[in-house]
This record gives sequence, C-alpha cells and structure tokens, in this order.
Amino acid sequence: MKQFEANFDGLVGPTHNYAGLSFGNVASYSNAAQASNPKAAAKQGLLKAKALADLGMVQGVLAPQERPDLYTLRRIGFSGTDSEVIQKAAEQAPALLNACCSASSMWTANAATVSPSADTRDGKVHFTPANLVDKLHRSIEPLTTGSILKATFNNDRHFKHHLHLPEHANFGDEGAANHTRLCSDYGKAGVELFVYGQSATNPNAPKPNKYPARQTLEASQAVARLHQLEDESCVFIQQNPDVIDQGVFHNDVISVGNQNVLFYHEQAFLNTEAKFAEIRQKMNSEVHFIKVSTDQVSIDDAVKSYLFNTQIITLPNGEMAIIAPTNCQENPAVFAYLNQLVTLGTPITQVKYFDVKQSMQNGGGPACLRLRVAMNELEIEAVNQHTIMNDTLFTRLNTWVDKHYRDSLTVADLADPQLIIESRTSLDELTQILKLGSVYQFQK
Ligand code: SUG
Repeated sequence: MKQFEANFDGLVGPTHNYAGLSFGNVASYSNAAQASNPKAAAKQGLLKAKALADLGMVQGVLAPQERPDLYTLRRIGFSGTDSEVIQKAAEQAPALLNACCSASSMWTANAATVSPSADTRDGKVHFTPANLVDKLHRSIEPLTTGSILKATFNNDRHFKHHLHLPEHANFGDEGAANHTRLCSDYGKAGVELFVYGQSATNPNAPKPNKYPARQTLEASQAVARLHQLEDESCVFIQQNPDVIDQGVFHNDVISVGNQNVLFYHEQAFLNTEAKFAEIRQKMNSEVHFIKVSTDQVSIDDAVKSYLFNTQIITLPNGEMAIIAPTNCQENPAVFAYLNQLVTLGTPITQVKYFDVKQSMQNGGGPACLRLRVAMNELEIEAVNQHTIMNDTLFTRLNTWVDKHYRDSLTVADLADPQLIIESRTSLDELTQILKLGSVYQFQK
C-alpha cells in the first residue's frame, strides 16, 4: 500500500492581527500594534498550500476558529448582546479582548500531536489536541481544535481522537511543534522524538530563566501513553534552556525532521550525543543528522530567519526539498548556508522559498502553518475529501477570502462589533465549503 505524509495547513482567520500576545516569541513581541493584512495573510498561506499540492504532495486545510471568542468573554463575566460584550471588554479589559481575538489557530503545528498508525498498538492514527496552557489566547483553542480535527479526520475505524491534556502548567503541551517522527519510510514504524522544555515535577531539572518553557516532559509522556506508543519507539529529549531564553519558544524553531533526516542547530538540545545514540539504536536504520553550527548560523539568525521552521518534504521522486520562508533568502548567513546545504550530498537537494511574512511577523513560519499526518492510502480515503487542496478548492477559498476578509486590521479595530459578524458569516460559508458541520457550536 502507498504511504504519504500529508500536510494540513491552518487557514488564516479573518481576525489575524498583531497584538503582541506571545511573551518569549520575539516576532510577536516586536511587531506588536502594527496593522496586519488578514486578506494577504490568508492568501500567502493558500499559495504555499497549493504549491505543495502542485508538487504532488497530499495537502489539506484545517478551518480557523471563531474570533472574537464570545464564549470565553461571556464565561469571564461580560454580558449583554454580542456587541455589548465586545464593547464592555474593550473598555474594561482590552488585553482580554485581544486574547479572545487572535487568529493563532492558523499555526496548526500547535493544533495537536499526531502518531501514525504504523507506530500505534491499535493501528489507528492518534490525535491529541494541544492544550496550549502557557498563553491565554492559545489556551482557548483546544476544544474547537478537537471538533475541527474530528470533522476532518472523521472515521472511527482509522482515526482515534483524544481529549487535550489537563489544563495545568505541569501538562503544558504545544503539540507537533515539539514532536518529530523519524522513520525509514512513512508506513514503517518509526521513532517519535518528543522535545520538552522542562520537567514540571523535578524542581532541580534545568529550565530557562527568562522565557517560559511551554512544553513539559510530563505532557510529552502522557501523549506517548495515550497514543499507545512502545517505549522502544519513543525518545524524550530536552530543549536547551539557553536557546529558549534567546527566543526559541518551540522546538520547530531550532530543528526539523523528515523520514531519516534530522536537521538541527548544534545548540538545540541538552545531552545531544547520548540522545542521538538512543535514536540510532531505536531506529535500527540509517539516520542523517544534519548539524548546523553556531559559526555557520547564529541562534539570532536562526530565530530571525526561521531556518529551522522550514518544512522538509519528500517529493514524489524520493528527493527531499526544504520549504523555507523568503526571510531565509534575505538573511545572508542563512541564504549562504542553504545554498551550500543542497550541495552536501544529504537527501535534501532543493530549497523553495515562500512569502509567508504576515504569519512570520507573529512568529509563525512555514512549519508552524502545517500539521503533518502520515497516512496510508486507505486512511487518506477516509479523510473528509472536501478539505483536500486541489485547483477547485484553491479557487473557491481565494474567492471566499476576497469576499470576507479585510486588508487591514489594527488592534483598535478588534473593538469593532462588526468583526464578529464578518467572522461568523465567513466561517458559516467555510463550514459549507469544507463540509465540516457544526464545529463551532459549543462557542455559541
Ligand atoms: O504561539 N504566535 C504563535 C506562533 C506559533 C508558532 N508555531 C510554531 N512554532 N509551531 C505563538 O507564539 C502571536 C499572536 C499575537 O501576538 O497576536 C502568536 O500567538
């Protein structure tokens, strides 16, 4: 049976804005209060997704969430009509309104952790939505994420959906952004590499001083248990706390893997050699560890360019390509490195650049915008086919964006009661296009 790795990109929601909500994420903080362009953001995302489909990849889309999140605003005591709720929140607690308006569900690398059926004891693809408890604006995502995943991977025979982990800092979970699967072939059992920022129950374990470590070891272990993974196919490795303090808020800002390749910065992890030895032993087949040294690319350049927030994909001809943001072309050290990388004789033979600057300005590169789901042919057939990218869906979604999205949005605009009407109208239409059903129901 044929095996694929599908990418499901998050559609950028109509409230995409720069409110500086993510402490520890340098881009989010430094672009705070700039005007955003939701229409351009959504179209940049669609172009990347369509380009991957055109390269012969299986490419899907995941719906955005409804924002402003009236359900949360009411839950924290704002009452009245929808307009009144928004107006009161804007006057009394603008920071809470901002948190309830973020389009952050676009970064579907944080939607969930996914384990393919080749790795799981029951032979199903397992999904656990990330609880994202470290950031208020993200902690309101997991229930709707779960609904959207169930409507997209809507088949009990092949897909197993778990509830997100308990909403406590000890279980801080950021999903696939801190998880990489290494394998010789997508359909063969692989090694799932869980990267955590801190161990919540061990007060003496290393942790960052300045910025939060969003993922805990305890969360990663819980996901591995839920997903019915064997101990022999899991490796838990700690992110280097020093790089978290330099703005590496997720592991996918400092390393990325695909099949038998792990592309990483030499400062990415703690205890690197011993852990790589464990990976080699558990993989039991060749692994290419492609190390980037600090001399080649500094942590600062890696964070600014998102060199490691690239997607490494296996093209239908078996070669690997890197999908990079244009920011990598604009950074001389990173551009020089990538030009050299494709000549080194590793499986990576080409680099393709995409402008995803609207997302980058909030700290979300190409890899943040996608959730990977390795599946066999039967599993792909069981996916909601209306979410799979093709010429028709691309045209339809572009028309939908043109019809509903603004081309400028400031933080002050979030108080505009018209925004929730626009958001709901657009998402009503989208749920029909993608045939999702009532995924936003509980928010009403
Ligand atoms: O969680 N930014 C996101 C970026 C997520 C990137 N994802 C991965 N690395 N996989 C975050 O920090 C900014 C929102 C704002 O500031 O308005 C934000 O949420």
